[in-house]
Amino acid sequence: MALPAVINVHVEEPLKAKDYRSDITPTWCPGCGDFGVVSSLAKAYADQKYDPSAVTTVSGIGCSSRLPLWMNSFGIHSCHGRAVPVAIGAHLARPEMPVVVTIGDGDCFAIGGGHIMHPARRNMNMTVIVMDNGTFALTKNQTSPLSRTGLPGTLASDLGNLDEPMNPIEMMITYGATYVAQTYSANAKHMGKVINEALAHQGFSYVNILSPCPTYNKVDTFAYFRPRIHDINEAGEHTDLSNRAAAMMKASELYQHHHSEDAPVPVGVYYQAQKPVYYEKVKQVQEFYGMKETIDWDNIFDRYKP
Ligand SMILES: Cc1ncc(C[n+]2csc(CCOP(=O)(O)OP(=O)(O)O)c2C)c(N)n1
Ligand code: SF4
Ligand SMILES: [Mg+2]
Repeated sequence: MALPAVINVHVEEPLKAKDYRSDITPTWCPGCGDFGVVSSLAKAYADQKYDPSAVTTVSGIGCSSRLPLWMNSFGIHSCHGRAVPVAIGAHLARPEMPVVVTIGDGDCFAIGGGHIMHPARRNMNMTVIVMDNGTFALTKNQTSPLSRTGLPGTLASDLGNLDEPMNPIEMMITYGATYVAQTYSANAKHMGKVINEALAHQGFSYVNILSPCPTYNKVDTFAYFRPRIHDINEAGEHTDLSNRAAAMMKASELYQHHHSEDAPVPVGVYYQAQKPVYYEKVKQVQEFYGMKETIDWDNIFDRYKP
């Protein structure tokens, strides 16, 4: 028994963004930043002309991780912190099918923090989109690795979060991701551009989306971001996108706004480079051992019959 061949990754006739949305009404709180993300993602799937049954949207557990339920695509709502390994499996099984991970900051960098570096360093062809609200929202506001110092949380001290936040942009560049960007969920134009670039990128792409949680995070709000959001590419501050050292320098400024109310909150593309994708190496190994592209499942099951 061979795996069925994928007939269409792309549709011949373009679909509309609404065609990539399911008929399930989102249960997010009114005003949640993630509404903007699901709209932009559906629009980007339409722009990429994905066949809804060929693109796989994988999530973990969290408010943000409900996103695949609101999409009309192949979807996997997996386990907290395990979306990335599930996506790796989906990608390696069907490398021609686009795989998009949509998860929260806690899912990606707390419990899932040991997973994200591996597809990044291998430059696996997939996109990881993190809805960064700076908190564990689904479990009612515990601080996450991306929470700012001092942020109140249900398990934080009376002085708030004691920790320094991790810098996801620096981290993803260090891990080896070949497309790394930050955007803001209330700026549909910028978010749409960045998501489209990430999906079109050959290799591992990472998009950090500042996506406020108005229910729990009363500091990183739309009102806070609106006057501070600053596009580093448009401002001409960061244009040499394949320069890794320059990207790290720029990324190091990410949290300056935590220390000064006047400092901007940067969005933009930090790093973009072309490198061989992992599956090309897998194919070389398959060719070396004379492996067939299809899997003979009956033969494999027969080998393990008692
Ligand atoms: C193995 C496991 N550990 C812990 C939990 C509890 N849990 C569910 S969601 C979550 C955090 C969600 O935070 P984040 O990923 O940032 O998503 P958000 O809800 O903020 O969108 C936690 C700790 C779980 N479901 N499974
Ligand atoms: S708790 Fe926060 S992140 Fe969760 S749905 Fe409500 S606003 Fe969105
Ligand atoms: Mg979160």
